[in-house]
Amino acid sequence: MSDTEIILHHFDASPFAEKVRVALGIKGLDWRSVEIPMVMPKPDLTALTGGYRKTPVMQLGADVYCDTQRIARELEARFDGPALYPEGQQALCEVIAAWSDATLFVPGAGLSMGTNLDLPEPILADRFAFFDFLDRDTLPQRLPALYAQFRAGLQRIDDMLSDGRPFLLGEMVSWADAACYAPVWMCRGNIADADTLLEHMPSLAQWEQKLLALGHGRRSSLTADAALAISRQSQSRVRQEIAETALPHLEPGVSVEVSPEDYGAVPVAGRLLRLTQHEVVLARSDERAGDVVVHFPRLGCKVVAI
Ligand SMILES: N[C@@H](CCC(=O)N[C@@H](CS)C(=O)NCC(=O)O)C(=O)O
Repeated sequence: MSDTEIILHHFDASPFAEKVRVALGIKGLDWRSVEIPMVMPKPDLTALTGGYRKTPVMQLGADVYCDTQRIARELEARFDGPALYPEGQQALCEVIAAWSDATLFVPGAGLSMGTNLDLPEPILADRFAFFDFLDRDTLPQRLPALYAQFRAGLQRIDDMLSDGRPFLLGEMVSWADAACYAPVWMCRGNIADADTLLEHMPSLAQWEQKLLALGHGRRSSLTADAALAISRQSQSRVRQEIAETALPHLEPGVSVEVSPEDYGAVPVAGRLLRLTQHEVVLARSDERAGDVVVHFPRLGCKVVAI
C-alpha cells in the first residue's frame, strides 16, 4: 500500500472521471478531489501537466498521470484492494476499455452535445473546438445516425452479459466494467431520451445497478493550491528506462513533445525519462508545481523529439 495520497483532478459531470471514480470504488480507496473547470483555461491543472487539459488527471505527490488507462494501471500497481484486472486479463481489460472510449464515447459525446445545444455558449464553443470529430453545423442532421450507433454499441454490452454473468469478464468486476459503464452513465446524465436508448437491455440494466452500488470509495475535497503545494514538496521516485522494444528510438533526457493521437491534442514538452510499450514519461519543471514527472500511456500518444 502506498502512503501517498491519491488526488483526482476532475469535475463531476465528466464520464471519463466517472470511470476512475468507479475504479476507486472497486478498490475501496480514500482519495482527494480537486474540482477543475469544465472549460479552458485550467491554469492549476496545466501547471501540473504542462498543457494536457483532458479530464481526469491523477496526482500522486510529484507524479502526474494523464489518461484513464494510465491512471488505472497506477492504481492497480500502487494500491491494495480488490484487483482492477482479473489475473492475466489486464490487456483484455484495456482493449475493451479502448473499444468503449472510441465506439461508445464518440457517438455518446455527439449526442451529449447535439441534444443539449442550449448549453451556455462558452461550453459549446470550448467543446466544439475540442471534439474535432464534431461539426457544429452538421451535428443536428447527424443525430439519428449517432443514436443508431450508440444504441448498437450499448447492445454489445447487453449481449456480453446475456449469459447471466454478473460482470463483463465473468464473476469479478474489473476495469472493463468501469470503462463500459462510463458511457452508460453519460447517457443517463446528458443525453435526451436516455430511457428509450437503454430500453430492452435487461442484462445491461442489472449490471448498471451493480456498478452504481459499488460507489466511489471515500472522497474528500482538496484545493488546487494545496495540490500544487503537495507536488512542490514531493519528489518522484520514478527511474529512467528506455525499453529496446519501444519506438521511436530515443535517448534518455532528450527533449520531446507528447500529445494525444486523437482529439484535444495539446503537446506537452519535457525531458524523456521513460519510454516503454506501456508508458511515456516526461520530467518537467514548473514555477508553481515544482519538478514534476508526467506519465502518459504509450498507446494513443504521439512522441516526437524536439
Ligand atoms: N483518453 C482520455 C479521454 C479523456 C476525455 O476526453 N475527457 C473529456 C471529459 S469526459 C474531456 O477531457 N473533456 C474536455 C475537458 O474536460 O476539458 C482518457 O481516457 O482520460
